[in-house]
Amino acid sequence: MIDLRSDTVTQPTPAMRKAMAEAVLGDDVFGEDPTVNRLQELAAERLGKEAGLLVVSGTMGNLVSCLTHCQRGDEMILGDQAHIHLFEAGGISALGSIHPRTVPNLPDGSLNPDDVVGALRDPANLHYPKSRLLALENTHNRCDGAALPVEKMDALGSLAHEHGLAVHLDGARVFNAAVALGVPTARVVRECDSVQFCLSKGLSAPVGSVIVGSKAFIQEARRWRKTVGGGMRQAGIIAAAGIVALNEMVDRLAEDHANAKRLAVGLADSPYVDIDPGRYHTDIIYFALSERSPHSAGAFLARLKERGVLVSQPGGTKFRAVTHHGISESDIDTAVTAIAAAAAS
Ligand code: TLP
Repeated sequence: MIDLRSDTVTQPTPAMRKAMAEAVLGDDVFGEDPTVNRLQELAAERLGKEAGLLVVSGTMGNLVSCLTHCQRGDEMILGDQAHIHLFEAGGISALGSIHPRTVPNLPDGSLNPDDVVGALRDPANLHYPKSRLLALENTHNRCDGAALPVEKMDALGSLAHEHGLAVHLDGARVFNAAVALGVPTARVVRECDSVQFCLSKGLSAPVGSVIVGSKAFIQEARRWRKTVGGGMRQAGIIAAAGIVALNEMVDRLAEDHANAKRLAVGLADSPYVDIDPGRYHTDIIYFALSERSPHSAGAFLARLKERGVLVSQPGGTKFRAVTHHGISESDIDTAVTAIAAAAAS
């Protein structure tokens, strides 16, 4: 199968498996796992923050970060297409009693600064929750995998700070953003008080995300991680793969971006597929069946699977394909032919 459902399907590399087998371990709830500590320091350094914290998943990284920033009943402003809002089982409300205030995501994944200002609450008015946090997402999964440019990150970050809000970045794919923008990752997140990024997506590690922020923030986040059951013991076995991910798997993300572009350009040649290849610059593309295609979404997916290719349908009428380690240029050419054939009459 050529599995383009997500970059989460990546397998650990041989170097990761070796590092996991040989990892020196300790009890991380005591802060004594040297491999976890090394990963956390490396992550903090790469993102230009003081400290890091290994968590189980991106969902846990976002939840623990929001719990750390907000008190019960506080409000956080985020895009209406944010992964935190749409796909994290309502954790911020269910477990954090955090009130979500959505503003429309612009097509490039960013937010209109006027909408953010318009969403701020008057702190003197007791009818309102307190505006506490702005959450951004980069790259933006639902907005075509867009990499938000540094200028927009800076502008939104400083706007939030001017109004006394903290800034959290759902940076599940922040290394994809940095590679696509051609700038150091630390530069992308300069205005962010906290960032969570995933080791287990394009970076190919089997498990884990890291939260980074100030020392004080991470100390408090460590307590919230414990609260949600995320205190792990000999977690160095996971962290070992994460270290390889950060050292060996970041620069190659450019290959995934080139493959996604190749896929988008290839699909644009089919009269049965609707796609604007100019929109895609990272590892995620979206496409739809054109009016000429006689197939329902379900029939298309089944026909495509018979041809050995998997894509996802994350909601609505669009399909998503994500490139990743293990998908070659020739897999992309096979996928283009298969998608065009499955969509055709
Ligand atoms: N995204 C997954 C699915 O949940 C949709 C995917 O296949 O893209 N933030 C962003 C921007 C994400 O895309 C994801 C996962 C997460 C957070 C959550 O990460 P995990 O799956 O590790 O909890």
